[in-house]
Amino acid sequence: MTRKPTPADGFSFGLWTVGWPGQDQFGSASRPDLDPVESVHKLAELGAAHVTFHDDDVVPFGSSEADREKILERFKGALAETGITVEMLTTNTFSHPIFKDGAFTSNDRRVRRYGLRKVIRNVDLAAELGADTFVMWGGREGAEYDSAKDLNAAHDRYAEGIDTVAGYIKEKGYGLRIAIEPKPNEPRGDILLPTVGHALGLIAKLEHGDIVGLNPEVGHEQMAGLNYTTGIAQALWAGKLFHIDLNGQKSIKYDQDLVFGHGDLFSAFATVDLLENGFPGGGPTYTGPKHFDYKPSRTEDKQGVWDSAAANMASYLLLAERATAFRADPEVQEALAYSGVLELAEPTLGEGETLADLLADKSAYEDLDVDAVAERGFGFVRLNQLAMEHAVGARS
Ligand code: GLT
Ligand code: MN
Ligand code: MN
Repeated sequence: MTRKPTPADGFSFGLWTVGWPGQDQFGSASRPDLDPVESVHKLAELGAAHVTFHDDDVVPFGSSEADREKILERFKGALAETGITVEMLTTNTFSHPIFKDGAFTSNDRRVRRYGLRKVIRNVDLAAELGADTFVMWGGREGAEYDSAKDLNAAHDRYAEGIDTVAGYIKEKGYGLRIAIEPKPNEPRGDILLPTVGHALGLIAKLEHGDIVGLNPEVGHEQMAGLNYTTGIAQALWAGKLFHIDLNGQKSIKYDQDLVFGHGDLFSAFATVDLLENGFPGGGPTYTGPKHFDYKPSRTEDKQGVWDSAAANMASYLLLAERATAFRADPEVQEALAYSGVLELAEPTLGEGETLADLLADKSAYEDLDVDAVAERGFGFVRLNQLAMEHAVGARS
């Protein structure tokens, strides 16, 4: 057991998470639809601070202008009553068949123009609701067949779409930043910007890349066989970790969207340790909301939905406690020092030292006893065992 979460913990949920009725490729919904207003109330009761949503999660696709107004007024009422805020908004550019070949990168120019309009409309709503982050998950931006896309043009159009939206945000003076969410595949056979690294590469080429960063999801990196903590670490290092999607995934398979901590638990421990305690030698830290993007399994009834929402927060808080104990343990500090982990923060060249100085330093090369240096053991296994013992609560 752990303490009950409070809004100060900064937990956030996508309304599409608890609201998922359980329909999948092989079967229809296993739960009735949830009213977003009810979700806001319930999440507030559980101790969450924020919600996030796609335009269509709250206002059904195709609603009239008048209905949209009415629905949004009622939704804002729930926010005011509960104190829940909207920290992030995102656009559904994947459900309607018009987006079957993507939005910003559809081969059909009419779709690209329509997609851009849908996104811009939602940017206005994000600003109106006071969100900080605007997520772009391009789930349909991709292909099943290599012959189906001009991949050079596809990256041009992707960059054009993101830059157009970012330019609009700046022009309007909105306090929003865009966060791209990578995913390797599903629903497309191959999705563009499949990993954190690919997205960073595209951002570097944008005109308005200064307000474009990342929203990495645990399961999406793990679907590509990658280490999530390493991915968000590079995003942090690049000043681009704008948002996170926490959930659970067990190895390389379909996108499971399990509860945070219910997938690779030891990896989740490392993630929380980085988010809560930062890099061992200092550096950029993540201060944004702890956002969960999971799906209550299809086996769960309504009570199971709320139990699973609470489970995400409990997992995070438990791991945060364990990670704090890990860092505070003198034995761990000693093991970190022994392993040279803290030594890595020291620049390789001395202060004011040039490459010419290094080339002239015989002790660095000609006179170095490479065999003696090679004898050093790093003690990483002992350090990792200490981490594991802390993660399972065997040490305090
Ligand atoms: C969709 C996807 C998620 C994204 C959402 C944002 S939508 O459910 O599976 O990973 O974060 O568009
Ligand atoms: Mn996912
Ligand atoms: Mn996600």
